[in-house]
Amino acid sequence: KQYGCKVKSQKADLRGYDGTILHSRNIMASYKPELTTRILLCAHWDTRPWADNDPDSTNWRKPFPGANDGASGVAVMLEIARLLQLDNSLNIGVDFVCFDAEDWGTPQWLNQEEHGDTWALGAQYFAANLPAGYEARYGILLDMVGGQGARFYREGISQRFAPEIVKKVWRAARAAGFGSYFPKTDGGTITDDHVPLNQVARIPTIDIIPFYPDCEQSAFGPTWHTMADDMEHIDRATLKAVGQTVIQTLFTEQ
Ligand code: AHN
Ligand code: ZN
Repeated sequence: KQYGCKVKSQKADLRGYDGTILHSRNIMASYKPELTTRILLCAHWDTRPWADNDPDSTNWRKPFPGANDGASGVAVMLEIARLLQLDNSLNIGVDFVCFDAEDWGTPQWLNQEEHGDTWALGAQYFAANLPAGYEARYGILLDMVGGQGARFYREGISQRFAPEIVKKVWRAARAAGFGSYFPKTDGGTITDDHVPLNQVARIPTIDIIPFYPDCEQSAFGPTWHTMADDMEHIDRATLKAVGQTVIQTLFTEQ
């Protein structure tokens, strides 16, 4: 609101893997809501309540800060919103969508198969209950975009549903001088908020998500779902690489 966006919230009571009712809220902030050509930027804003990938199992049921897993994507969106208002020359609409209840997926200490599709609950709800008449040219999901040593490989669902958008964004990264963060190589195939956007809302959406091919702790990086996902492990250069790449993409449009 402070950056001149029109803000709407979408509340829903969603059912977690164990039946817990999650009082959830997706938030959509719109830059130039009057324009019909629109791009969707999104990230989850909840943080997982359990550090169930921590090397110390006594931490598994504890919450963690979520500086990267949760806050980083929102931080990049806030900064882009600030810059769009400051400049005001972009003549396409942008919707910043914050998804709730992304990270309530079945904890690792339970058998995964018994619990089905328990991630991205807020995005599932959004995709099935789009604002009336909502259309976007495409979407870009930002997930864990502030980690040290992060590299954003091409993600499998993005490649399947939105290969042209992957090309466009990876080209923009190169043009902005951040090509080294975006290798033209395939990484993982990830269950994330972009899945319902592609499959249910039919908005071609890519996921900018790190892949660490050589990391023991997790292919999402050494701090993923651990107590160490805190500000000390955030690299502002990673945030900048992603933010400038998205801005380059927006300003290259039409
Ligand atoms: C799975 O682990 C199945 N998906 C990762 C989605 C996620 C969790 N993104 C951030 N935290
Ligand atoms: Zn997570």
